[in-house]
Amino acid sequence: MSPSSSPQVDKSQIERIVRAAVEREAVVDMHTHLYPPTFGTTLAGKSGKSDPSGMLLWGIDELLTYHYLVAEVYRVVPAHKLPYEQFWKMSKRQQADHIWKNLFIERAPISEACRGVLTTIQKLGLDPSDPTPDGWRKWFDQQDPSDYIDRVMKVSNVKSITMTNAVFDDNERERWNSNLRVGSDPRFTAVLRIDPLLRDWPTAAKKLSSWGYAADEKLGASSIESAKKFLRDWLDKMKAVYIAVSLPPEFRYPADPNDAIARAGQAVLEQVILPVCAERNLPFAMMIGSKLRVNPQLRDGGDMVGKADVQSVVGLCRAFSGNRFFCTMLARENQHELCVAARKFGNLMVFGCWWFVNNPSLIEEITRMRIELLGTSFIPQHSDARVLDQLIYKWEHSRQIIAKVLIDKFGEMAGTGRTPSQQQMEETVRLMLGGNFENFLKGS
Ligand code: FIX
Ligand code: ZN
Repeated sequence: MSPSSSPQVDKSQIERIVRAAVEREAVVDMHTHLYPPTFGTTLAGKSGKSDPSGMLLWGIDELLTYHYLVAEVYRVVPAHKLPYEQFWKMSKRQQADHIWKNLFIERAPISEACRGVLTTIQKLGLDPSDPTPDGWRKWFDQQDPSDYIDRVMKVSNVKSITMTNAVFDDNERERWNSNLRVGSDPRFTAVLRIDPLLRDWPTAAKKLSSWGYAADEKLGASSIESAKKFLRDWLDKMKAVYIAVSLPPEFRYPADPNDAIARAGQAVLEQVILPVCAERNLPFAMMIGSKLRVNPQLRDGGDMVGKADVQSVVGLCRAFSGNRFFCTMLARENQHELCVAARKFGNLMVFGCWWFVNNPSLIEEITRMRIELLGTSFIPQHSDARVLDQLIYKWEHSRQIIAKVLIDKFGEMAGTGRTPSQQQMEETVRLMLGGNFENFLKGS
């Protein structure tokens, strides 16, 4: 029976049905920076094995030293009071204590990143009103990392975690090269992330050559073949479900003819990446608008946003109508135009409220606009979690907002005299929390 033919419900039931469906629907999180314990973990917990360059970050000290909070603490204790190099010399625990003292005790922890730590602690059954993180630390030390992943996925109701596997990152690449099974944890799926290939071809070509994929700056036919083989080999190693890139606000398609690096990037896009995606029936994800290291001393916290060019995305969707594109943009100012672009191209799937627009006021604004313009054909959120436990707060906070907007929208539908059926509302939630992502991966 099609969803619209099942019995309709009255408006008072809409809230109950939507809240229950949003709570119950397990999420497929399409973009995170999370990894299974096979990638090494900075906190041993019960496993007893910690790896200082481990890629699985979890526990209260990682939560408190999230780069969002490093940036925020430097607003209240500026660098002339605590020089950056002094902060970076501190232990993780010392950094966490500094952030706890200044953002949670001496000031009200009401920013989204601060609130997120408290929501996570609360949902784990710990007491957010504890005066220090010390009791929480003891609790985390008793957790086994792999069991804890199951626990966090259960509490956050996330059924699949999509990684970001940056093949040009030495730590990441060497872990794959030393043990191909590193990515075999069924709770995680891989994504081949290739920023340097697009953003700095000359440097990338030298690295490809050193890895046995002979390529040169001129990007002749043999270099193109090498680069395609490089992508195919890593797609196979990782069993990656899509290829991704993060691009600066200055990204343009077609590229500025006077910018050799940008022109090389365009050639890589047109002659390497998109043909390989098409032959493998894989989407290409573009995350556009991050200006890297505007304050390098904040390290990962030093990136910021810039207004990007949506017409470049339009140009790609039109020129490569056989390819599928995920796209999210970092600037609030780009959201409406990107939404309208998605109305024009079925091969464009808009996703998430990324990074600096991943805040309740903007998630609500953007989700309302997307439903009004795109109906149910978009992906409202991804977590972008860098610390495993963040799945709990990022999805708790977003579920509340997605439910609130859907209740309003289904209520407005009912106001026309055509009330949504329970199945229609539940199907919409299923599409938004994972179905649209999985369907777009398959091209269905
Ligand atoms: O490029 C990206 O994947 C960004 O999401 C990250 O670099 C960024 O640091 C982040 O985690 C934002 O939430
Ligand atoms: Zn990210």
